[in-house]
Amino acid sequence: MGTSPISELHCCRVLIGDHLPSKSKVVWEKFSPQSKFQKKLYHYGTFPVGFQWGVSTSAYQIEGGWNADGKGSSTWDTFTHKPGMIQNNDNGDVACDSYNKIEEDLYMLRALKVKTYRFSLSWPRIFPNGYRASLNKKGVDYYNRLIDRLIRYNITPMVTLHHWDLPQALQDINGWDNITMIDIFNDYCDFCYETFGDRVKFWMTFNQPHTIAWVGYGLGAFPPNIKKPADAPYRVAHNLLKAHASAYHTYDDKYRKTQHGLVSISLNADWVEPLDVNIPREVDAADRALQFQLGWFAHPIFKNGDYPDAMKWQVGNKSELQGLSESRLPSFTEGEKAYIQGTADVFCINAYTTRRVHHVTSRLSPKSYEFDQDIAIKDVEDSQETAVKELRTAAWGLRRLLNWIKEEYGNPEIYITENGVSTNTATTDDDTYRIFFLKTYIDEALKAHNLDGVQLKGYTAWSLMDAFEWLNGYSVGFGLHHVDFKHPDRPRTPKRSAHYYYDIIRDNGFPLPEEEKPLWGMTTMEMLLVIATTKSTRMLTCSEDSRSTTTVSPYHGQEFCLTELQEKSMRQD
Ligand code: GBH
Repeated sequence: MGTSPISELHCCRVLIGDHLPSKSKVVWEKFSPQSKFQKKLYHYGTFPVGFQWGVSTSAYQIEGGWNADGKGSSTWDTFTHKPGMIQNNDNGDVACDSYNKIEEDLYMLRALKVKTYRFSLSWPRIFPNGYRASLNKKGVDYYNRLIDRLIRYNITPMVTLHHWDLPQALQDINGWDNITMIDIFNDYCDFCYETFGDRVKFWMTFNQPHTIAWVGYGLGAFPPNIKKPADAPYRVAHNLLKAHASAYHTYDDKYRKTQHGLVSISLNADWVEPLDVNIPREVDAADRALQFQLGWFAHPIFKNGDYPDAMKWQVGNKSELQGLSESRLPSFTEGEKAYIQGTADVFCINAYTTRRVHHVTSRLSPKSYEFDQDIAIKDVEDSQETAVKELRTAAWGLRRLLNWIKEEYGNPEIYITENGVSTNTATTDDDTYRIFFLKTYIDEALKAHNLDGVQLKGYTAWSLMDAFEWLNGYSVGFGLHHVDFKHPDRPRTPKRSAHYYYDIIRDNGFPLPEEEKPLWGMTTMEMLLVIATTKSTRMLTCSEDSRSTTTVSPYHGQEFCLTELQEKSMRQD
């Protein structure tokens, strides 16, 4: 194999940068050595006035009305209508029937007293074949009604322009693997700004481009179910980044001056712990994992218009070793870099889980985005299983992820646009695990804000209600409200977590209780530990549910827990 020109273009130059200590690595240095006990210290405090509490949904998952009033088919309609694709052959034909239930949805939002509602627009409901010429006025009316009602009740709409339900007609021309999609998407966004932008001031272009590129075009688990892990995800991501940037500039050029809103993109990231924080190679591996997932999109947008050095280096090198004449990771021209850099007004993050990563030297064949990373991923020990296997919970990971974003991207304003947990749909209203989840995850977000200086501006819980959960159909639910999918009216019922989230919103976090804790009923060890904590921190209790005295906790293995009785007595004081 001769010397490939890509080694110079992509690799050698960036090698130097890549091996400089990255600032964001301080996050592992600072947090990875934390003891179990430190991770579980409970922090009391509140978010600033004006903190944006909200809930989130997406069009395909809740709307139903899949072919109502002239709506076009989306790739998810096509996919779910094929037998054997989704658990129980469920589909989103009716879902929560939100297309016909604006008032019911509003009732829940008002009862929760949320400040924001994040939902997505169904592109094929507005443009049935993806293009403006196919405009469906009834689809536009639906969103106008929804937005007007939200504004009327002082709920800020946060609108995702595209949450995976691509018009099938656009998939028929190869979807995101076709560069003409950049202009087609831009025109759709332009129409949405023009039509709804007098009232919508918070836009997200895409929900989780990583999922579109990797799960859609690499793994092939989601539509369009293309399994080309070697290069399609890279090409698709390249187009998605350009499409995003283009939509951002359109807002800038035509609407920002009059509409005064902001535009961003919701990126997803799993927090990553290194195998051993004391081994630089392992910290590098953890950093690579984050760069390949979050940095793939965040680095071009929030840093320099280009992919992370670690990605350029890895994919460039592997491609060369695989005998390719150029890297499977496409490159941007200087002009494109300048066009992409800085195209988000705030940082929007969807966060669910934490994993542990260690360094491996992956095989060269088959070629894959997955093997390009030279990492192996496993569960982190200190996490809990949930109804969705790959989304184990580990609240402490959220604080670290927020800190990493702060360090890596220069302390941007951050909105958590999705965070939540699933329960089996057999669990209707008694969702103590979700209460525990909210209590601990939001507390970690609070620590990031109050103790670490992360500029967190809002928290949007996933999700307002149980909904069509993609490959899992209706077998699991992330909702604060239960939906009876067997009932033709799709009745919504608040779960206990809805009440709990209401309290958090009302209190703006977790205000310090009236007095410091009495020591009644504690063992000497527990007493010492309480004394050792600062005034504003307390031990996190074993009880998942601060209201419940009946539920057995699936949250095992703490070294230091209070019994429910102790917790109760502490509260009563
Ligand atoms: C979120 O993604 C979505 O934005 C939201 O719509 C969804 O309801 C929520 O998750 C809960 O599922 O099965 O191997 O194909 C979170 C990140 C990315 C996690 C896709 C699940 C599927 C991987 N998700 N991933 S696979």
